[in-house]
Amino acid sequence: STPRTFAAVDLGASSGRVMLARVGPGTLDLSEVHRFPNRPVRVGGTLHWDVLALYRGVLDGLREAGRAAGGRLDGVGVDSWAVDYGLLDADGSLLGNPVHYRDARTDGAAEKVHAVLPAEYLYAATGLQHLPFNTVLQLVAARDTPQLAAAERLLMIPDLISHWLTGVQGTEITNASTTQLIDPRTRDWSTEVARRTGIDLSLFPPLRSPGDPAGELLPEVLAETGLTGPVPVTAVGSHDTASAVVGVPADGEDFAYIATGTWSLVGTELREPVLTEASRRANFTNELGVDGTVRHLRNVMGLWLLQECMRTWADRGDPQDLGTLLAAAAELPPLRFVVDAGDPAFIPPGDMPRRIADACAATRQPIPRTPAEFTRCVLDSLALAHRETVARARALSGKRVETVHVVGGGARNALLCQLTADACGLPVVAGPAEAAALGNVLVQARAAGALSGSLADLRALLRSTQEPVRYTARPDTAAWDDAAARIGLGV
Ligand code: LFR
Repeated sequence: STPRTFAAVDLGASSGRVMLARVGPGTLDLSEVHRFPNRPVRVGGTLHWDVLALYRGVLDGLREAGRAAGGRLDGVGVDSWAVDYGLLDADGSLLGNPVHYRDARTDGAAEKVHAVLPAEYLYAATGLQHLPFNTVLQLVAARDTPQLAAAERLLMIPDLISHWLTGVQGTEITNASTTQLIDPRTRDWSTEVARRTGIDLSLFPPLRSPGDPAGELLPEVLAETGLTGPVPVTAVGSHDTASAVVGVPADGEDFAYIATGTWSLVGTELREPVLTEASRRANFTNELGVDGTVRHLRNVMGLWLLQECMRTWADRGDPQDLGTLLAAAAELPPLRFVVDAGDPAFIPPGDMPRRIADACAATRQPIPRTPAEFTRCVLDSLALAHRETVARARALSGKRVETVHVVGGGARNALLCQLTADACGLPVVAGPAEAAALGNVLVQARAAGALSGSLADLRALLRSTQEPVRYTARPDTAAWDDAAARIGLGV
């Protein structure tokens, strides 16, 4: 059969992109047709997403995709970051710009929730790690606001974009699992958590799963993009991390993954959630994956640490070039300064070099001074957190791990990949960098009948078409143990 053509919309915290793929048995070509910045806006003291600018980027990208594909597409799928949402009124109009998960409005919300639902109970019911911005906490923070009172509908970000494209509403399950309102055993709403936190579940349209139909592009969208209809839209793993895990080119089951970008999402793929007290204490999450899988993982701060340093330097009139910084960092001595890349103090936007320097001082380490030293500190710290988290993932789930797959933007960062291999003492297979977009199109293509089979079959196609880079560990266990001890980490 001739390959078919699918577009993946993949929205990340710092940029959005529309990718075009030709897919069929033995074929998987992906190219970027449009990339646009995602720049949050602070207004009235609140940090927002500029969601209409993102939607314009999506339309521009679909127009480019159509141009590259001769005006026709066999499907579209949308994924984005998790936890955030837009509210619609009774007429379907958007009530305000969605609030950014890094906004401070959730300060203190966890205490309110834990007063009615102990953390142990919440974990047993939802399996979700505590992150200060889980959707439940955002909704509790928004309680009694006129906006929430006026809302008839809540759509998670990818479901909102998909709704604007098709007129159809649904709640895709992998992303819904990050709300902290889903029971990972039943893969359905936890009515008890909703009741006790006062959240009205009828705000959410019905659940749908990756592979389910999600409508067709509306006539107005066809007119805007120059595409010829009908163009079906398919629900994919709409949480970008769920799609990225589909895009891991693993051979067999004995692997851990690190989905790197703004965050590093570090964990394993399981058949059943791990809801033990040990898993809760280690703050591991059980997010839902494609084909009935569970993503047992923990959020590590990720390249946000470096992105936010670079933004700080640029704002001070000292812009840095990433390639130059990484080359300089590679020449510096290892592990002179490390910080805990799990520390929530690094979540908000703001002066990141200051916070890193403070953390080094508080642990009686030398303080990085130059941008290259800060870069080295961030990469060593991320590798150290990757090591700790992979080790914990193995211990908590009993899963065998022989390979660590690094996918996402950080797979292009050779120093980070090598340090991760060294720290973990395991081989790292790096790439694809566009794992989320690939996972998105693979699920669409299978739903459309252009491919068939299990996740393992989809991954076999990835292995035969994408070229990963392999890194061999240069283990120096004592050096990593020592660095971990300096900041109170250790398994
Ligand atoms: C990665 C990601 C993480 C989620 C964070 C916030 O892009 O989706 O999985 O914890 O963003 O939504």
